[in-house]
Amino acid sequence: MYAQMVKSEAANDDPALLAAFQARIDAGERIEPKDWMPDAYRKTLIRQIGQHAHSEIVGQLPEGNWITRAPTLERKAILLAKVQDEAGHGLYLYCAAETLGVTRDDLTEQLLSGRMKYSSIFNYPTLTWADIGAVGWLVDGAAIMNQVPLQRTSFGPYARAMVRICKEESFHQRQGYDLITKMAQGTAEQKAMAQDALNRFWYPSLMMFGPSDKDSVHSTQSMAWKIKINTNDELRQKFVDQTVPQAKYLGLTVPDENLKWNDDKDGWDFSEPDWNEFYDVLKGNGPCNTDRLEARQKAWTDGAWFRDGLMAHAKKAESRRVAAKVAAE
Ligand code: FAQ
Repeated sequence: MYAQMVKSEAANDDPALLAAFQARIDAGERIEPKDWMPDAYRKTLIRQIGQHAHSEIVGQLPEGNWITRAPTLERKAILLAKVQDEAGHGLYLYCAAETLGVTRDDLTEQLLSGRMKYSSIFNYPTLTWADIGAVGWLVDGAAIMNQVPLQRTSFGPYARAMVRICKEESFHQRQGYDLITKMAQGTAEQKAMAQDALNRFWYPSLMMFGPSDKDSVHSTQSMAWKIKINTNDELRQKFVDQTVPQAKYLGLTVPDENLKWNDDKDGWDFSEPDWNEFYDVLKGNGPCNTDRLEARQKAWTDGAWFRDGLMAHAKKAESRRVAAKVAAE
């Protein structure tokens, strides 16, 4: 073990090994779990995939809040399916992270102790039914914009997990747009609810892409390693360009006085979100941070008996397997 650690540490300083690794990335090769990789590459992936997995799991809470209050059986079934999909996404991503040598228990412990983040967006409340439309339209819309390129990320298990996740996210975005369309084309009161949801979710959705490029800590290295394919600002711009015409179609107003078409860049000029608010939410001071972590803590504590039961069952099954093997020899 000690010898392995010494070798691995030495390897991280070995210019030939590092150059060979970078050459594989530059050639578009996928890195697989058993391949050699620099410790910092492994650490960055555990951070990003872990944060992504936690976001999918915590992201169930704002929508789960509306399952019992969905206005029709059809909407309830759709929402239930969507929330279950998010659980599945979290599980694929925890599995992808585990291939890097971290355990799911460890990742969960880091989430619950506040050492690991989840997406800022899930610290905002879903106050009305129209918010469920806004989450699908804007939050899933932003999530897909970020995740489609991640299907080409350099780490194999992460890239493969993203393929299925993106297919499902696409359904999520469409159901959200369908819901918000019904609201925007409904009564004056329903349209006002849709506008209110857009007003509250617009800037938090823009924040999902992370700080502006000049303030992004990890982008340069993550892009060199092709963990990230686009910068935060590139994706934010694409999201605005995609979403503004959709809002116009709905007869809704994007809450930004500076929104203006720019021929030169062939895209919309728009206002930056309030980055002080973003960092404040990251520090734990968003409207729902405490509730979200309490809900996750409760789920973890309440599930202890089930995890213990599974482990006991697995141990028994293993003893039986070993005993049968010995008896057969
Ligand atoms: N929230 O240097 P950068 C979804 C942190 S999935 C919280 O630019 P990076 C599906 C960042 O971690 C949504 N923290 O960082 C769904 C870093 O702090 P650290 C999640 C954020 O990693 C829909 C610091 O700021 N998607 O929604 C955020 O290069 C509906 C500096 O930032 C993913 O995780 C933020 N928004 O770029 C589920 C996609 N932004 O770690 C349910 C994968 C930044 O040093 C319902 N992740 N930070 O302490 C990524 O693409 C990247 O990690 C970024 C951030 C783009 C999020």
